[in-house]
Formats: sequence, C-alpha cells, structure tokens
Amino acid sequence: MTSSDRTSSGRRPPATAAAGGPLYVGQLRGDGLRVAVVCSRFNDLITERLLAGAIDGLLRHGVDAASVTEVWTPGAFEIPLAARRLAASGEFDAVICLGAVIRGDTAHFEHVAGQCAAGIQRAQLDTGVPGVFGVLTTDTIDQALERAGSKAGNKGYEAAEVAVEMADLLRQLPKGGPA
Ligand code: INI
Repeated sequence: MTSSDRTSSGRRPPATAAAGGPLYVGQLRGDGLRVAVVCSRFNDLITERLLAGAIDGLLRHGVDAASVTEVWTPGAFEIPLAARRLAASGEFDAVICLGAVIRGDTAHFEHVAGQCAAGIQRAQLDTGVPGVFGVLTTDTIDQALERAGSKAGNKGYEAAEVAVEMADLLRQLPKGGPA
C-alpha cells in the first residue's frame, strides 16, 4: 500500500473484491484529468481558503495546473447552475463546488444550503460528471474557519481528493447513461 491509497478522511480502498469478482476502486491519480472548481464569493474569507486547499489537493495528486479551471459565483445558491453548465460541456472530468453557508448569517440557511446540495447532486446525476459538495454548512464563522485550513483540516483539499477519486473511478467503470 502506498501513500496514494490514503485519502484525507483516512479511508483505504479494499485491495481485493470480497466475492472475488470484478473490483473497481478510484485511485488518487490526477494525471490527465480536467477539473473545474466553482467557488462562491459569499463569505470569501472562508471560500478563498477552501479554493487554496482544493488547488493544493489537485496538484498534489497529479492534476496539471493548466487543467484546473476556476469559476466564481455570487453565492452558494448559484453554484449548481454554473456546475451543471460546466459538467454538461464535456470539457471536465469533475466539478468541485466550494462555498460557505453560515447559519448565523442567514434566516434562509436551510434553503440556501439545501438547494445548493440538491442542485449539485442533480447536476452530477444529469450529466454523469462527478460534482463534489465542498460547501461548508456551519452555525458560526469560527466553525467554518476550523474546516477551512485550521483545526479540522481543509474541506477544499478533501473535495479535491474526492474529485480525483471519483473521476478515476468513472474512467474505469463500464460506460452507460449520460456518462
Ligand atoms: N450565500 C452563501 O454562499 N452563504 C451564506 O451564508 C449566505 N447567506 O448567509 O445568506 C448566502 N446567501 C446568498 C445566496 O447564496 C444567493 O447568492 C442569494 O440568495 C441570491 O440568489
């Protein structure tokens, strides 16, 4: 087992299939991948840190810097539309979505956070291109800062690892549907 088998969340993929049949496991192999990163400006103190973490994660796992496209939206609510357009373009192997929805900032927290999550899920299922939910949903700005590169790691970095793993998994899986 090499260090590339590890993810920031500590899970290790199985090396053999439990039943002995085919086994598909995405690896942290970013070579050749084209990745779009959609980042919202709302709470940009947080989202800029998530973006830095995501870029670090992509480059560390072999994604070429020139193959990383950066896109900004006003808020998290707007992320799914941009993500869907990018995913449907055929130009990307994964779309990473970064945002920060903070309960204390908004009376409509559930709507913004929920619609953002649902829209990203819909975009990836409609297009077959992995859409990664790297949107922090926290009660306070301190909790968000903890998850944007201080105490609790960087959710952007983790999102990059998920994007690489899922894009690599889809390179291996049988083709079908919109993918
Ligand atoms: N957008 C965020 O990304 N995070 C928030 O915490 C937030 N708050 O607090 O309201 C927020 N609101 C803006 C929203 O995403 C849309 O941009 C806006 O409603 C216009 O559609």
